[in-house]
Amino acid sequence: MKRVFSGVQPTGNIHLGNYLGALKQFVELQDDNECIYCIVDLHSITVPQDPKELRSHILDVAALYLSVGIDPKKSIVFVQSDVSGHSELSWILTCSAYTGELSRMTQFKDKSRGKESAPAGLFMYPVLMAADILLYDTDIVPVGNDQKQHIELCRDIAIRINNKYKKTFVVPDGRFLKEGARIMALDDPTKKMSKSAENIHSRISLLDEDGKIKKSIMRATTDSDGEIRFDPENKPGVSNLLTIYSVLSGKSIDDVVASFAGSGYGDFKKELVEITKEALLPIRQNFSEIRESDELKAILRDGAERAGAIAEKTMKRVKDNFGIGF
Ligand code: AQP
Repeated sequence: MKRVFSGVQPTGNIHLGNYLGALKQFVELQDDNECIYCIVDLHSITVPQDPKELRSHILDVAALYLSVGIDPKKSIVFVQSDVSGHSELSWILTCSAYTGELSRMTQFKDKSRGKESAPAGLFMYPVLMAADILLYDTDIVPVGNDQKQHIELCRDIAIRINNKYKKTFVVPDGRFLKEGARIMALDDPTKKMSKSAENIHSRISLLDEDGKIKKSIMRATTDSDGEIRFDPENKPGVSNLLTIYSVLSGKSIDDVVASFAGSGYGDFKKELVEITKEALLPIRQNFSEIRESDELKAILRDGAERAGAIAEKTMKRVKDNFGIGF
């Protein structure tokens, strides 16, 4: 069995991009692997958060994990800050990471652009992510395309440390889907769909009501050419909608394009609204019950204990190999 690790930040409600790029993989992988899924709250405080809202979002994301089909009997589900090994290992890795490589990370550049000064945590984010992964001797990391650079850095740090000290870490592989790995914003298909974008119609959150789903899709940016064709370079808006349609319906993009030959964007969008409503309804229905149940916190406590036991073993090995602690 391979060990799988991944996480989502509790920075808002999970959207279709998070779901199609990452969470769908989480669910698929849990039958044949040992999966550990984390709510990465320490990552979320790299940008300002309202403490009350953050607490609530942590439980929302946990409930959404379970609502989409992550089964706590099969997978470990827990909150990052409940296992101290993440922060501890992060410092140790920091000492083997270079400022040059960190300053090349595009996510850091994007999130700090235009600011006179950025929080050091934003700069160190990829090292904490490497610690999350390496702490569990992870083989596979299912993520969206936007995390490719961070996974590469994690691998580089692990290899560097393995070469310098005794073999300490398993070198993980990223797992990226062919379709869905990068869902674009509905209002601007040159940007990725994001939880923190100001325009709520740039994304579809998994908890959006039918009316909101319809509004966001019907006003999604397309182009003036009128033909339904998959061409991400020249027709990014339509191609993004085709990808969403394909992944949610289980049909290939070619089949979707063929079935809309001669139709206009309006008809295509109306169909996509129906497909999306159908896909999200069961998630929304599961969510209300799970979010209110006392069991949710018990699942997170149990998950933290199980994750903590694995982390403790890794930290002992790391400290031994580095010659620190007593
Ligand atoms: N647009 C996307 N398409 C496909 N996958 C995506 N992911 C994020 N956006 C897309 C994947 O979802 C997982 C969880 O992401 P995250 O919450 O840890 O952080 P993020 O990548 O920064 O996501 P957001 O939604 O853009 O959040 P904010 O706005 O808070 O920064 C990851 O596997 C990610 O690749």
